[in-house]
Amino acid sequence: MPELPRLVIATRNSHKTEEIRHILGSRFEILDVTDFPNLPEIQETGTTFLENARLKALGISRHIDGLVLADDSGLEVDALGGAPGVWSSSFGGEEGNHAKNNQRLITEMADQDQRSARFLCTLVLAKNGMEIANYHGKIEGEISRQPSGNGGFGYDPLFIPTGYSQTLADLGPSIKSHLSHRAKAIQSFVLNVSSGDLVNL
Ligand code: ITT
Repeated sequence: MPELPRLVIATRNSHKTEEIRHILGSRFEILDVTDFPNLPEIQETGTTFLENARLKALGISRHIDGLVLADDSGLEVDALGGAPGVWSSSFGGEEGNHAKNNQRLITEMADQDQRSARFLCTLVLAKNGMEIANYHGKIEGEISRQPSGNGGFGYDPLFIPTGYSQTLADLGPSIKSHLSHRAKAIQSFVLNVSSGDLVNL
């Protein structure tokens, strides 16, 4: 069997890596930055998902060969003026603490009847420190009043996709990997790869 092309995900979030692996199936050998010692810590100083995805993709791609894909994503809640947005991973005051993030969201939404929200995902594909392409995906839904479910990560126990009555955490990985913001962005990447638009990858 021919060797699979290698794709390094520029993330330290193992949930993202697992979801991307699940969605891409056996098209690529998927690694992430935790498989490489001595890579720099990338500061996410951008104010948009695209800026931060670029910082991560280019910052990592300068140090390793081959294709690098960065994911910057987050939750936009209409009643909170679009927050937490690009600051989703530190909304509760501590970077990557999903329990604190969810607790703050529950508190801020306690008296809100307007509960619409969306997850957004931007992917940047890079090679040799240069951007090749970017892809976007979103999923609309609403914020539930109570957390529910054990699947997924982050705000999944509080997010009910439009057309469903359960949270993404209740719905589980096989449904999330078809519906999610990340799934849609990855599907655009796959279409782009299989259409031959990305030559000499
Ligand atoms: P890397 O920067 O290392 O990729 P990160 O988790 O810090 O990991 P982001 O800066 O893109 O990634 O922040 C994404 C945050 O948005 C994440 O920590 C969650 O709080 C939220 N989020 C993104 N996608 C999500 C999903 O599919 N389900 C639930 N929450 C999600």
